[in-house]
Amino acid sequence: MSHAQSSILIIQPLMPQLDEKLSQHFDCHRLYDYQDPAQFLQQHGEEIRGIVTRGDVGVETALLEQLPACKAIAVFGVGTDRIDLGYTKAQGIQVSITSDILTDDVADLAMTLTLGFTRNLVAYHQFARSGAWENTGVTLSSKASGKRMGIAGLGAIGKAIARRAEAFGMEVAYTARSAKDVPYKRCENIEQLAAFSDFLVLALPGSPENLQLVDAKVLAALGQEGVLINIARGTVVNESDLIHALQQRTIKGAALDVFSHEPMIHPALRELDNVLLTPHIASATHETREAMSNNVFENMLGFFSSGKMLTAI
Ligand code: 8YV
Repeated sequence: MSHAQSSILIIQPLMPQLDEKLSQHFDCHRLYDYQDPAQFLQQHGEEIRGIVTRGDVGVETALLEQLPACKAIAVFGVGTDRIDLGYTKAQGIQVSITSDILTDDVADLAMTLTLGFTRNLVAYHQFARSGAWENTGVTLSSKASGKRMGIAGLGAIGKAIARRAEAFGMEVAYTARSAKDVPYKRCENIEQLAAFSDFLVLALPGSPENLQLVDAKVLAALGQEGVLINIARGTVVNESDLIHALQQRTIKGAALDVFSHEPMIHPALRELDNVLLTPHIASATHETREAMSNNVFENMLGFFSSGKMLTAI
């Protein structure tokens, strides 16, 4: 089946195999390739019927306003914090996400960061690799099993993290907008959750109500022995409050996969020795990214052949 007359706009570079598959079926325009995107939009905006974007990139409403025939947005990811869903709903634009596909990977990374931080994995690796062990004894790290994990946001990802934490003998508590049918203690707000936690894991969407939810007050409640783990969005944390708490050691540390201004990481964060940093790779495994690519492609195919995206939200 060919949909060569179906114009789609790709906002940011995609995985080559996804880009190739899309090119075989659709008339693809890559916004990032145009020297003058405004001119392209003026001349061809009305032809665009679908968009492909990434969860961490989204699409600006001002751009959507220039694409009156666009009725489908396929998101490579699950985050919709950079799409105005009120606007898309009002305009009858379907939005699909790669639901459930990346849940395990993200939960795995939350545990990897937790264990990696508390067991000093990176420092030990450097120590062993450098040969320093030949001259110096090893320092001690901190135990992870049996500690308390507070999970902010108990959606699919939060629950997958909780199951893993349980397997490590951790006591789990959570916050969520509504009570869940789970055997974990529910805290009323994030400050209470932070006070409970040895590890405070952020697994909530980067929606406006969660903007800078983790601030100086929450970090003070987390306390000197507490560690912040963020696999959600950088916007959920007040980054300057976090840097201050890390510098003053009013919390023990932070393990972060997401940041306020990606791909830039605040220089102060990069200098601290009580952080473990990864470059937003929670879903970046071959297996998951391939499944995410298939999902995006199938959603576009579904839209152009039957008018329905498969995993529309
Ligand atoms: C991806 C994400 O890394 O799902 C999301 O919203 O942020 C991540 O899984 C991203 O969308 C791909 O760049």
